[in-house]
Order: sequence, then C-alpha cells, then structure tokens
Amino acid sequence: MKDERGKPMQLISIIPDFQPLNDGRLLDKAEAFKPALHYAACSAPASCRLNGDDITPAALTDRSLAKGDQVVLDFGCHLVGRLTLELGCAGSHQDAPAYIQLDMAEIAAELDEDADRYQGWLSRSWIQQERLHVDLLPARVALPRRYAFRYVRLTVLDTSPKYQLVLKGASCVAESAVNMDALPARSFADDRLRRIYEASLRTLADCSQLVLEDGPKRDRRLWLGDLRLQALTSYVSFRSYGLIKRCLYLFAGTRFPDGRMSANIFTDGTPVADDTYLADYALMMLPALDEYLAETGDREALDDLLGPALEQVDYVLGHCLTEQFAIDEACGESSFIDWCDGLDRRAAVQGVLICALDAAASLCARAGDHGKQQHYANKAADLRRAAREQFWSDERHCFVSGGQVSVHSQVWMTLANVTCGQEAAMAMEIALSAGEVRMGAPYMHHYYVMALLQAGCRDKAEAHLREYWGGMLDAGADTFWECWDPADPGASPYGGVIVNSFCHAWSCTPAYIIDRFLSD
Ligand code: RAM
Repeated sequence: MKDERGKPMQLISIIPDFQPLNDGRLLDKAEAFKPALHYAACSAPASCRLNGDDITPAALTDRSLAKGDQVVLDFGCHLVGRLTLELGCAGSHQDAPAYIQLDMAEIAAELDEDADRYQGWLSRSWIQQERLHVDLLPARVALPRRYAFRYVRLTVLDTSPKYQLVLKGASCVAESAVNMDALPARSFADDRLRRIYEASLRTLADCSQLVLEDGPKRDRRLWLGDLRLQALTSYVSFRSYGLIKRCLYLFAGTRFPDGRMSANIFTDGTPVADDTYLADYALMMLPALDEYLAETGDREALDDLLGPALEQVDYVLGHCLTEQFAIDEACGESSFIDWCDGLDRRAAVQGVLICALDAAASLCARAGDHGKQQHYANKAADLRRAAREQFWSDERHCFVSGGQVSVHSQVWMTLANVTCGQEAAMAMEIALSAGEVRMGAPYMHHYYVMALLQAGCRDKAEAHLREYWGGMLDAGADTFWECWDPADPGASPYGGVIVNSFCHAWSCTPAYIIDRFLSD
C-alpha cells in the first residue's frame, strides 16, 4: 500500500515467494458451503441504437451491417452473466471472416471511454472488450467469459465488399447465488427510497456469486471489508447464511504464514490468500464474525473461527502500537479506510481496532470465556483513553491525526465510542467544513452514515443516504458504484473510470440502513 502524503494511493503488494498458510479442514468446510447458482434467461435487449439512432430490436434484425457500423444494445437493467449473439449474413457469399468488436458496459458513460487511452495502474484486461473473428455465418456466438453489463456495443471492424453482417438476436443468461424475485414485497415512505433500496439489493444480488464478490466486473473476488457490509445487507434481505459462512471460512482457511488474514482471497480455482495485508480489513473479521453469530447462533462457526479471528486483534495489539497505545505510522500506512489520497489513517485505524476489541469481547462472551472477555474489554478501555489523549484537540474540538483533520478520523472515533452525541456530531461537522480531505468511496460514506446515526443525527443520516446514493441514481445508476464523488463524477482511484466497477459490494448498504435504522 503506497500513500505517502499527497501522492496518489495505489494498492499493490508483492511479497516474493509468498506461501500462504492453508488449513485444509477450514477450506473443506468453505467448499461445502459453495452455493448453487440461479440462472435466469434474459432473451432480448429492451432497446437498441444503430449508428447513434434509435431502432427497434425487431427492425435491427433486418439491417445489414457493414464496416464501421455500430450497434448498442440496452438490456434495460444491470446483468451478470453469459452473452450469446445470433449472427447472420446478407449479400453475396461470405468470402472473408467477419471481424467484430464487442464492448460490454455497466453504465452508458463507460462506452464513451477510449480503452486505448487507459494508462492506469490496474490491468487493462479488466476492460470488458473483445475482438472476434467469425469464420462462418450464420453463427451462434456464445461468449465464454462472464460479463457485468447493461449495454453491449457491437462494432463491425470489417466484413468484405461481398457481404454484410446481420445481428439476428442477443441474449444473456444471468447468474447469481440469490434470487431477487423471491424477496417479499415491502412498502416505502416514498419512491426515492424504494429506488435506493432496490438498487442496493440489485447490487448485492449481482455481487453474490460463488463467493461474495467485490464487483462482478472487477476484481471478482472476496475482500474482507466488502464482505462485512455485504453480510449486514444480506441479513435484512437474502439471508445467504451459507454463502457468508463460506466466505468467513475462506479468510480463516488461507492466511499469511504468521496468521494474519489477507485483505482478499483469490477464489477462481483453488482459494488462495492474496499477499496483501490491510490492518483495518483484517480487523473487520471480528465484527463480521460477531454479527454473523448474532444472526445465526452458529456454534460450529464460533468454535472454528474464534481463534483465527482473535489472532487478528492480537497481532495489531502486539505489533502496531506506539508506547502511548496509539496506532503507529507503519500500521496507518498498511490500512485502507478509504480511497483518499493523503489521508492520515492512524486515528481511524485506532477506531477500527477499538471496534474489533469490542467484538472480540463479545465473541469471548459467546464462547463462555469470561477471562478473555474481560481482557479484551480492558484493552478496549485502554485504547479509548489513549485515543482521546493522542488525537483529541481541545483547540479544534475534533480529532487530529498526524496534524490533519478528516471526517474519517471523526467517524471512526464515533463508531468506537471515543466520543458520542453532540460532541461527535460537532466534530464531524467541523471536519467536513475544514475540507482538508474528502471522503472518496461509498465504503466511507456508509461508515459516515452509521456514525451520524450513532451520534443521534437520524435526519442528517437519512438526508445523506438520500443525497449520496440517490445522486448515483440521478447519474444513471442501476446498481451502486465503487466510487462516487458528486463533485468529481469522473474520479477513479485507478487512473481511468473505464476500470471502475459500477456494481460494487461495499456500496450495497442502503437496504441495511433503511431497514434497521430508518424504518419506524
Ligand atoms: C478495491 C476493491 C475492493 C476494496 C479494495 C480495498 O480494489 O474494489 O472492493 O475492498 O479496493
């Protein structure tokens, strides 16, 4: 993780000869909870454009397409699945292969991006673009990859002077581990809230695959910070307990050799821990497990996962604190918190650690180990005291981390109960007006809303949810995005929006917030 103050933050970790520590028993249990996917056929696009003009899907099947022609199919909603094209031939004999380009896009604006100009630090292989030769027409072309998309653009790169291409049809078989249609109907205060709620669940559904993926377009794998938020949202909707259990077991089943949990697990093929450690993500295992147990009372999971989970707090307590019990600089730098360049993360990570210690105490209580419960409760109290001493400024009436005032620090100090009520609300307000650093991703906005609720600012929390997530809907979202800054709609942490994900796990929480905190 590189984030020297002011420089664009990149999340790249390469540990030579990294050999994860695997626990076959836990991985076998994770495998046993692999879900069966639901498949749904979406037979045709809802509308189409040919060279920029609207055309009905039926009329399109009669049009001959020649070199340079471009068709955009709109399937009407965000889908994750496999695409099949029915291609025909018009004119004289097909004397050369048809050469086509396909661009799959989650939102319309993605199609305006020029893939060849992308110079960012994430692989351009995430861009959903294919070039195909079709040797013999007519043909049914079933694309082998799974895509996340609403729009498909077909560009005819070439046919020949003797023949043209005809797009006879396009269809998709959508895949998900859950079924949106099986959810009971519910009522809402107004239509805006209903749309936010539904987009939030569509986001979760499309990320619910063989694991809870962070994004079905990218990175298509399991991240710990995302998992916790997906699980919370699932508890008020799909209740995919088996899938959540599988994901928790995967994090415990393949780890760093010293027991630390990886920030993410590669899950295509044999599950393997990535050699990326983010202290705040590893600590999220504790609330995630505690919340899972509160929901399910799953004794087996408690017995299997308590040890690996406690190792995560023990590691941070043993390796990452200064003599004053504050998170040290190195740990701040090996944490995520938010996509936010130049953020000093120490106070926020201290907050995450305190929340993890509270969860550790709760987990030990569940296991009936009152000695350990007391131990973690005492640690949490020590760290709260230290947080106040190290980060609170009487002068600025808020927490200051490394000389910096950020919403992030205030939010996590609130969630950790280092401050509360009026004081917490004021501190957040002060940090927002200071404007030293901006919140970057919905992940942080979720915790901001949670901190507002905890500080008793229900109206403000609801207003922010409506404005921030609703703002994505106004900007054309069907599912919620990985990044959204209304003041800078083209922002990307990766150096190009074309690789941003527009259906992203950590953005799925409005349904959870509405259900648990905003429904009277
Ligand atoms: C991104 C992923 C993921 C997130 C990490 C920190 O690469 O999209 O969702 O958890 O960053």
